[in-house]
Amino acid sequence: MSATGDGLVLNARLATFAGVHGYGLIEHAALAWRRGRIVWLGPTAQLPRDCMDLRANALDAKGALVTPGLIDAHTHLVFAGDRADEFEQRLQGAGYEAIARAGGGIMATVRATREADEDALLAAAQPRAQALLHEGVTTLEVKSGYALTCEGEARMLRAARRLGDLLGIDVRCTLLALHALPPEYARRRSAFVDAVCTEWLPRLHALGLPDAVDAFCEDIGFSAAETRQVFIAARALDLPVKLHADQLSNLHGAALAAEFGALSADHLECTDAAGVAAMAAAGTVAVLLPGSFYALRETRQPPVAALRAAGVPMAVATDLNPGTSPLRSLRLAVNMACTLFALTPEEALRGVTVHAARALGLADRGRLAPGLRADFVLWDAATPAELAYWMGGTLAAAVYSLGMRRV
Ligand code: DI6
Ligand code: FE
Repeated sequence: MSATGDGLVLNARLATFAGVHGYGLIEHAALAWRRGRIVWLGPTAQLPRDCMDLRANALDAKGALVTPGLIDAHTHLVFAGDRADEFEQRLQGAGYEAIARAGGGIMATVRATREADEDALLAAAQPRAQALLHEGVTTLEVKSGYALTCEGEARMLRAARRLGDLLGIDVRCTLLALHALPPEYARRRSAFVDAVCTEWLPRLHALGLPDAVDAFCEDIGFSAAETRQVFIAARALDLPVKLHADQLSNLHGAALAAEFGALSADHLECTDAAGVAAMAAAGTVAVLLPGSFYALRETRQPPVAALRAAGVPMAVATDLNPGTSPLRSLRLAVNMACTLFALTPEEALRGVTVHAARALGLADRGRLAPGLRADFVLWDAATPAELAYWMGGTLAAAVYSLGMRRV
């Protein structure tokens, strides 16, 4: 494997995720890439002449499973501090919403994050991203929303971008300014939303920092009308939108996201039939987040059967955040999506590959095919279902991003 991102893997069991169903398995397969892009894949015996030069340094997978690099399409992994104290409070019966209304919750992390400079944020986030990388994640999304000043949100997004460079993976950045109302805007909600829409968003966009815009559309977050306002501002800048929709309350967030052609609507525990239908019509991906469902001991299920019946693509992500989902394992999220939400292993694995790519608006990854990024993982596992089945432990034997070995 050269430092230029050229290489060849032989004798792999490739799960390509080509096609709309199944794993797209190819047995005894070879995968060739040049300058970070896949150039050929197929049965090893049919390796074309123009790939023969790569044979000298080829890696023999000895039958191991190879999948696309995993994609975590929803995280908040850049933040300072932790909220282990709230975990203890919740175990003693305090509710998440009550803690938030009393000034804890998101605001507790905002106070800690405001104290941290960019280097400190990067240092805090690095082990979290590294944990994901070590289990095969080569693309991850990171949201802002814990600084809640224009400069602070910029600092969070810059730390997220540096994280990608540091680890050699791709980090997609989402502005989540409508996450909580900062104290300096107490009783001036509309002034805050106006500032985000007319000042922060254009300024951060001019700096090239956000790839997308999100909002926390909840009774304890922002209303549908406020969310609509920030979506209109995002659309004016051609920035794609996505939404924390209907997790704790049904504010019809899924339908609102669909109306704006959102890449994804995420959570969806309280989404109704009209929301599902709107998502199906708009092609909006449902991002399921079993980590927060589990951590909050939620009992309302996202409408998986209805999403499936309507043909809404389902992604699965960690929602890695200090409050509702301190989950540093995308594979465990996959396992939980099967056990808690009744996804099949195939659905859950499509949810961290092809459907996760779509949730981020990325057509160049999430599958193995010529022309796509050479992002892939060699596993200590024989079948794809094993990736959903084992809880914890290290299964990724080697992780490649753009054709370069990162783990
Ligand atoms: N994503 C969020 O933004 C909120 N819940 C969720 O699933 C709050 C995260 C937090 O408590 O810090
Ligand atoms: Fe979230």
